[in-house]
Amino acid sequence: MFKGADIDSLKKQALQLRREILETLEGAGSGHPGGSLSAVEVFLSLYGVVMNHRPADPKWEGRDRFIVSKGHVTPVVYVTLAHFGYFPKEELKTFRKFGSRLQGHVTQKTPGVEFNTGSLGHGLSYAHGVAMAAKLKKADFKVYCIMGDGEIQEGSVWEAAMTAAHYKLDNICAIVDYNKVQENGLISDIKGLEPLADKWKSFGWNTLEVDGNDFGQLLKAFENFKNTKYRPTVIIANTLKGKGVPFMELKSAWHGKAPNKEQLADALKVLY
Ligand SMILES: Cc1ncc(C[n+]2csc(CCOP(=O)(O)OP(=O)(O)O)c2C)c(N)n1
Ligand SMILES: [Mg+2]
Repeated sequence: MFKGADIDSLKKQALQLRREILETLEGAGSGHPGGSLSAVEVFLSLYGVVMNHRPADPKWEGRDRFIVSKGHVTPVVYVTLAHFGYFPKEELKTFRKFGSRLQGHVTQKTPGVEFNTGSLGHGLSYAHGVAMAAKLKKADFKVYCIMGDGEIQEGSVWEAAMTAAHYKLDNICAIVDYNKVQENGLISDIKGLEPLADKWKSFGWNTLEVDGNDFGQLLKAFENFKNTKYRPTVIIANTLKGKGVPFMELKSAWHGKAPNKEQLADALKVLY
């Protein structure tokens, strides 16, 4: 396990980030709660424990890169970056406003964001290019890339998966936020992914399955990635879309809808 990782503190921070995600969404009146709430533990594990990064120097050459391929989950991206000091928390109030650095989908205008995404299915291709560049330059930073479960229905993801394995890119770690829900319903009803682990394994990836809302399991998986040679790693993170707000959980209606003031108050009462 990562030395010094304080799980109790991470859990407290997760609760705080979930609160800030909901407040930020309410302030904007639009945005994506479901896939933001499912991914809080992944984001906190990466920025809080796993990654080498310097919030005061976001372009530091030695930083680990985190590519947010599911680029609609800006609420979790921005509250996390603000939490770690990339920009003032006050700026979260400008989310999705005209002229703000914090737009609805991630862009490099935001300090700490590596790559513009929003059109799903591109992040892994970019990420494995960065990983290959690192190998060519003999740089030892790592590349992380989070994708949605609906997103990996895109064929381009599997092209990148094939290439990363062919080039033995053991410096890339993909994370699938397997929250079971895409935009309009359940993955299993629309286009099922199972047997998902077998698919990744057959593409040559070191394939790890964890409860993606459990810090202990996530951190172990990230450690496994760091110790794996000659193969890329994928962490299939079993999560819950809308995690933490029972009335949002597993509901595609909360994929891309902000809570209003009343719903925010209700959500904060039941948040766990
Ligand atoms: C190429 C492309 N097609 C469609 C969309 C519209 N869209 C945005 S989010 C989304 C659903 C994604 O589902 P999933 O990957 O499961 O995301 P999560 O559950 O993590 O929010 C869709 C279809 C898009 N952004 N890009
Ligand atoms: Mg999903």
